[in-house]
Amino acid sequence: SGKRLRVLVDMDGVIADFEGGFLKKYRARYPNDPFITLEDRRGFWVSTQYGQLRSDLCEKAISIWESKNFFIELEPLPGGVEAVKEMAQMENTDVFICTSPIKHYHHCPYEKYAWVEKHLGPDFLEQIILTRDKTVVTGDILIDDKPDILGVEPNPTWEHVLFTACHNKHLPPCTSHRRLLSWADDWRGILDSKRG
Ligand code: UMP
Repeated sequence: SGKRLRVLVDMDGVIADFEGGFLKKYRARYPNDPFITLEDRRGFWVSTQYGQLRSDLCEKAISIWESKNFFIELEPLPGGVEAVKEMAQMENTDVFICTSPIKHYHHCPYEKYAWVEKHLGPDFLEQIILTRDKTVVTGDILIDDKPDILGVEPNPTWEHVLFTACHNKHLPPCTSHRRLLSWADDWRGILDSKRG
């Protein structure tokens, strides 16, 4: 029908390799401390799992993503930038990058804009939504690797499509989520399923 499709795409863990970037910089900065391989990651919060490994490692983990150049230097995840660019070129389709900045705001919000400009181009700066509460953003689909996306709106307009990441791939199949296994998976089919 005549309505446009609005797709919200998360950044960390979906188009930007937060987990890989974290582990590389954590190991470089704390070479004598234990670490968690990507294979052994469980749960969305990296800091929680590191804190369970040893209590002082929670704040050491946090120190990594609070550092200057952490977010801008994240590598794109395979196929993500290409998929988002293709999506944005589709007819009757609006794409927004919907991402939660950390509360230590000295570098992260700036670097998220810089990352989008660098990898998606300056025109894409119009498409950025920085919010700590994605439930108040309206859209048809939210592609996000966080299993539980909660906020003040109990009935968000979007369908949450769970993007597979190292921390969520072992979760039991959840009837409330469709999954996108990677950007090689059928994201075009998921978009088409939402068009009237
Ligand atoms: N983040 C933390 N702690 C963690 C893992 C991630 O603060 O243990 C941050 C990184 C991102 C934000 O800025 O949380 C997650 O944002 P979304 O992917 O939900 O948009």
